Amino acid sequence: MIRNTLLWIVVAVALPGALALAGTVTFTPIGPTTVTPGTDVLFQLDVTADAAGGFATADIIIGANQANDVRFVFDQAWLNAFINIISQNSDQFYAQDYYISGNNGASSNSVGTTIVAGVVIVGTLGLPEGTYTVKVDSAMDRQFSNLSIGGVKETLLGASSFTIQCAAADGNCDGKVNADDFSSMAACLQGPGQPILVGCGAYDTDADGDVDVEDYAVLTNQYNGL
Ligand SMILES: [Ca+2]
Ligand SMILES: [Ca+2]
Ligand SMILES: [Ca+2]
Repeated sequence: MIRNTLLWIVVAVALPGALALAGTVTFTPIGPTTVTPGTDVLFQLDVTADAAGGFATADIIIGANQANDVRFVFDQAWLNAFINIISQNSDQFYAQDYYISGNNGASSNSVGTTIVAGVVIVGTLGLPEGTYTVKVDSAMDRQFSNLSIGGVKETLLGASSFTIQCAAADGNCDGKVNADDFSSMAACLQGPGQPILVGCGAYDTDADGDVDVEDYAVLTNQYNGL
């Protein structure tokens, strides 16, 4: 059962007090967005100017307040568009972040220009089952974070999501089917047609409403012993 967990992975934020949405951020998934724990989820990050002027400066922090494994790979388009890029930095709010800083002079890119910033890679090992949001959120603003379009620092918005779903028989959802799951399942075996005990739902591996020897056989087949 997937929980409706909402955990934010903050990718970029804007200075407080901005009145208008002046830029948008688009996350385009690269590959599946429903994965088992341990599988990376990738998004292409595009930034579009939609106010008068163009990109002048950009300071974007990519960090995570829940996931502890967020990586970023710059696209050449972003590297071409800005100078003075600081590829990695650390602020006081995220244990791990990338600080994209650029200054290319006012109106260097026109209205509607979309720049591919790069690829956001989220490592999911250890993340609980649930749905996670990758987003730009001015409410999460920190001191460094802003995008300046036409010389005015305004808000960037954009979001996408991904889902962590445990593999069949991976009852503790650690990305492995191993001895830990065998011992947990032993306490869940009730036999054909018997109600599933509380906390044992992951071991109904054939999804027929019970935990019995048929489910045990599935676990055996899934066993990877890691
Ligand atoms: Ca497991
Ligand atoms: Ca059965
Ligand atoms: Ca079953």
